[in-house]
Amino acid sequence: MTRIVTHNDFDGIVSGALVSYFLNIDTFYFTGPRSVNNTRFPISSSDVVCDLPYPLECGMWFDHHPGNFEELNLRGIDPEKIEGAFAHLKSCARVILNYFEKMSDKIPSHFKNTVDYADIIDAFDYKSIDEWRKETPAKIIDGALKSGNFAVRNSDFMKNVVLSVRDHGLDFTSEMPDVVEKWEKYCSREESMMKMISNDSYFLVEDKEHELLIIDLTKHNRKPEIIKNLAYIIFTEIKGVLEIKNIFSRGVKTNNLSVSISLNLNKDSANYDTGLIMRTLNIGDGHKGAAAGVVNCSSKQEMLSEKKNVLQNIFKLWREQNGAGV
Ligand SMILES: [Mn+2]
Repeated sequence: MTRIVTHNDFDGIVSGALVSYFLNIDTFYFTGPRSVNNTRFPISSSDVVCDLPYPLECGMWFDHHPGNFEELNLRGIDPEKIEGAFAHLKSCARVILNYFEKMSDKIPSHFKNTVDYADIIDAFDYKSIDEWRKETPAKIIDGALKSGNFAVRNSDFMKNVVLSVRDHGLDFTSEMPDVVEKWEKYCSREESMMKMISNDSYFLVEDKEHELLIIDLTKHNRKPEIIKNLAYIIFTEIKGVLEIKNIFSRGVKTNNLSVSISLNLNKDSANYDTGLIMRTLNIGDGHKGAAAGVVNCSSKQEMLSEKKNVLQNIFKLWREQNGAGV
């Protein structure tokens, strides 16, 4: 195995650091799930692929996304025949650590803490909004990774971060000048995201209690990027946030819509299951606390009417989950 192909997010970075240590590889390629599915770059039997869909072929595959695992079935691939490991855990880093732990006698002491944070960040497993907002070394690195565009994401910067996480852990890595600089850039991007959230959000007329905030980004002709959970800082009383936006393909706005929902960690949301909503409407999947789906439309007109429909259908199910009936 000569190269690690890994997701360009925090879990992907930690996954890359672990594989790099255990298999002694220090060539990396960072990418997102869509470019693997679209086979935008070659992946071969000498690659270890982490936290991404299974490609046409590869040497080893590590992942934790159930959707990617189901995809194997549909493609008629026998998971038993794939080298590596799959488990439905909070992070891919956890899958990798579990796999190599069994066959390795010396594991760097900082790996445990690093993978604990990968679990929290990747599964959005915070106990409260305050805990999510806390500036931990992991959060600083995570923010730094999100600060650039995709072109920047495949750079020496990414490689330096992986190697530093591998050799020194999160505390040291979060103090690297490059990381600090990008983290600051990320913080100012968050400011503009908050503005966009305020400008582009509303409640459905039927949502009299203002439970589910709708962030509607469909008017934007350039790909809008927000972190919808920032809405909980502005609208502290809402129970959930729904983000709806057009899908962009190579920078071009399409008529297809992506919908995602999350629940407010600060509110009692035991009754709600956002993944169930997506599955019931047959548009996507997810966990109780966060889920996403896609609605494909063939024209702008269809997109606008489907948007209305899907928002109403989601809210109807949402209300039913809270026992409000029809
Ligand atoms: Mn992951």
